[in-house]
Amino acid sequence: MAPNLFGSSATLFLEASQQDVSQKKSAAEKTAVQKLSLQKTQDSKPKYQWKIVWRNVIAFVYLHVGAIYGLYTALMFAKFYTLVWALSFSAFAAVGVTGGAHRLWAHRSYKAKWPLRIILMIFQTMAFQNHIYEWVRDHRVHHKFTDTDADPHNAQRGFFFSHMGWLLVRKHPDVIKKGATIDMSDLEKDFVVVWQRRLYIILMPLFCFLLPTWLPCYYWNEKPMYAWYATVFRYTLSLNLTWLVNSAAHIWGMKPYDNTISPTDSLSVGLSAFGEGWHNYHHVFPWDYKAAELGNYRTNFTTAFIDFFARIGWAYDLKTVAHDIVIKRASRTGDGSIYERTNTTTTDHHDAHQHTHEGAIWGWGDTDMAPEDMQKVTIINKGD
Ligand code: ST9
Ligand code: ZN
Ligand code: ZN
Repeated sequence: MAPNLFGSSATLFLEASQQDVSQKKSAAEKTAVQKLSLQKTQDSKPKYQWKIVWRNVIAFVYLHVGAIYGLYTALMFAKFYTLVWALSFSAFAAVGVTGGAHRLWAHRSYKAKWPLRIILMIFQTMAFQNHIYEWVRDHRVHHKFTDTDADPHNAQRGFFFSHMGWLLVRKHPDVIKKGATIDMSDLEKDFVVVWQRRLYIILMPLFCFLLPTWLPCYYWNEKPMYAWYATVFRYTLSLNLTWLVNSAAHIWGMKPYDNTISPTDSLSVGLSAFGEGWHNYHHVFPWDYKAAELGNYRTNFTTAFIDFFARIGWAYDLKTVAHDIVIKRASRTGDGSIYERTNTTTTDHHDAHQHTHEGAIWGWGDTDMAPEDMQKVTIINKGD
C-alpha cells in the first residue's frame, strides 16, 4: 500500500480515484485534496512565532549608534594610543574566540595545557560573546543541524537573522530540543570553563568593558567618554566581524568540499575573522585545527597562534585531515572549484536552495564521526 503522505483525506481520495471517474477530473480533485490536506497538516503543527527580546534590541541599537560615534571621536578627538589600544585589544579578544571557544573548546581540534586554557578563557571573556559553555553549545548545535530550525542562526532565514537577528528573538524550540542531544560532558569537566561560567557576571564586565575603558584614562589621561566610546566601537566591530562567519560565509563564496550545504569559503571573511572564513571546509572537517585546508598564516592568524603554542608544548594533539580524505570528499560532493568532481550523482538532485545536514558532525568526539576519518586523522605534536 502506498504511504499515506497527506492524511486521511488523501486516503479517501485514493480509494475514490480507483472508481470509475474521468482521469482529468481525478487530477484536479487530487490537487485540491492535496492542498487541503497539506493545509491541515500545517495547521496542526504548532506555529513558531517570533518573540522579540526588546532588551537586546535596545542594547544592540545603542551599541551600533555608539560605535559610529566612537569611531568618529577616536579619529577626531581621542588620543592616538586609544585607537591603537582598542584595535590591539580586539585582536586578543578575537583569538580567545577563534583559538579558544571555537577551535579548542567547540571542536576539540587540539588540546591545551591549563595555562593556555586560562589565557584563552581571559581573551574569550574580553570578547563578550557569552561564556564558553553557552558559546560552544550553540556552535555545536549550529554544526550538527546546519540550515535547519535547530540551527540557532539558521542562514536559511536570511542574512539579517543569521548575522544578528538571532540574538534579538527567543530561540526556535528545535534549538533547545535538539540541542539537548549534544554532548557537553567534556566542558563540564574542564575547570577553566566551569569557573568562567560561575564567575561570568563579574569577569565579563570587568574584562570586556571596565578594564579597556579605565586603562587609557589611567595611563595616557584619555577623557573617560572617549575611552568608553572607543570600547563600544571595538566591541561592536568585533561582534560584526564574528557574525559575518554566520551570515556572509553562509551565503556568498565557493563550496569546494560540499556543494549541498550553505557554508562557503570566503577570502574576505577569512581575513577579517582571523582565519575563520574557510567555512565550507570547516563544516566538512570541523576537527581540523587549521579550520582550512589551504591558506597560510596571512589568511589564518589563529593557526599561527596555535602553532606557536605547539612549539612551546602548551598546545598538543593538533588534528588535521589527510590530503587523500580531502580529495576524496571534494571530488564526491564539492563544486569543482578546487578539485575536479568525479561523481556527479550526489548533488545533481539538489538545487541551490536545498541543503542537508545529514551526516554532519560537530567536531572531534562526535560519535557520528566516520571511522575512516578518525583512523586517518593526522595528529601533530602528540601529547598524552
Ligand atoms: C554573540 C555570539 O555574539 C556570537 C557567536 C558567533 C559564532 C560564530 C562562529 C564562527 C567561528 C568563530 C569566528 C570568530 C571570528 C572572530 C573575529 C573577530 C575579529 N542547546 O539562550 P537562552 C536552553 S553573543 C541546548 O536564554 P532564549 C538552555 O537550557 C553577543 N539547549 O534562550 C538554556 O538555559 P541555560 C552577546 C539550549 O530564552 C535555555 O534554553 N550576548 C540551547 O530563547 C534558555 O537559553 C548577547 O547579546 C542550545 N543551543 O533566549 C546575549 N540554547 O543557558 C544574547 C538554549 O541556563 N542572548 N538552550 O542552560 C540572549 O539574550 C538569549 O540567548 C536569546 C535567546 C534572547 C538570544
Ligand atoms: Zn565551527
Ligand atoms: Zn557555520
